[in-house]
Amino acid sequence: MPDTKKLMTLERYLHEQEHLHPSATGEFSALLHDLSVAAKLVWREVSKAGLINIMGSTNRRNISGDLIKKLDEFADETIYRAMDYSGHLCVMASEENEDILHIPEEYRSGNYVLLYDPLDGSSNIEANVTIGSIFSIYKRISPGDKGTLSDCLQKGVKQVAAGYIIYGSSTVLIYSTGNGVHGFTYDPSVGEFLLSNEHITIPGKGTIYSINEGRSCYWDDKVRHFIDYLKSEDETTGRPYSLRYIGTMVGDAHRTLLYGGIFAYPGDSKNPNGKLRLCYECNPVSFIIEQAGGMATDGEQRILDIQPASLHEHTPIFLGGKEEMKLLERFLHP
Ligand code: FDP
Repeated sequence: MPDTKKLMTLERYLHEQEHLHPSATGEFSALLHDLSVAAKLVWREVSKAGLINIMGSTNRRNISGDLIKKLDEFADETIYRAMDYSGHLCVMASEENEDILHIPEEYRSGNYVLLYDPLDGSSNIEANVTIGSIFSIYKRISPGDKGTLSDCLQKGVKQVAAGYIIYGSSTVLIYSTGNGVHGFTYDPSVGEFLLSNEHITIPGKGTIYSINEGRSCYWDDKVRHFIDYLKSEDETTGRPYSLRYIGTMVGDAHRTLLYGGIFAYPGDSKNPNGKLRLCYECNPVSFIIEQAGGMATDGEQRILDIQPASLHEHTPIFLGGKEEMKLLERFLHP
């Protein structure tokens, strides 16, 4: 008999999951399928960066002041256009746009809300380093036809699905609908995402810490002492830890998901709320990390419990396996 795991396309997996839940309407499967189509289109352009005129900047800045790259813009428009027609979404919001994105008048409005970061880590594009697209899906809370800002400003704990696509040495789609974390690797020769990791769990204890150590002059003492502890030698507790930092949040979080350890972008004296966006980066990635058995906090509270006040707000974040997160807690709250 052939190994059926090898024949498990994303489409088939979603279909089989749907059948396990008789109340499922199929709307999720449709949304995730449309996202996978967008991912293939973005992958196509990302893998040609350098060959066609898609590298470089548009000379415009997004709401956070970052220079918008041509690929950022391409990914942003591609995801919007792949998702706008289905009748399942009532509103979207993207990290590249200041305001919420309405569904075009000609299409029906639905029960779900999509938030996305079209291309995370875009400062890594020119160097051919891993980048990714991140998404969050919520159920709408507003009455009426069109979705509103309140639909987009829900706590991360309300996410009904979240995930990301990583364009790395291979292209991988990771998602969770609250029933574990599953990974699919894109096979360009057949144009399908194939199941590669079912029920991913984060190791309870790892050997890697991941943080922009170049900013250590701005850290507070508690964070500094914690990192110093991880770097100091002690065989019985498996120290020193190794440092890995890609500078693409979704790439660093993905490695942490698979290898364990801890990733952090703390607040510091220059940026008290850190750099990463609550709605577009921290919530979806924290949902995945928790679903895999890990933890994610801002140092004080669970990321998923933070009530967003605005679409583009930043939050400090620490995420990782249980052991490192408990250790962190001892340093932050002695
Ligand atoms: P980028 O600016 O390249 O888009 O949130 C954006 C982000 O990348 C994250 O993906 C990444 O983790 C972080 O910024 C890197 O910031 P530093 O350069 O300050 O480390």
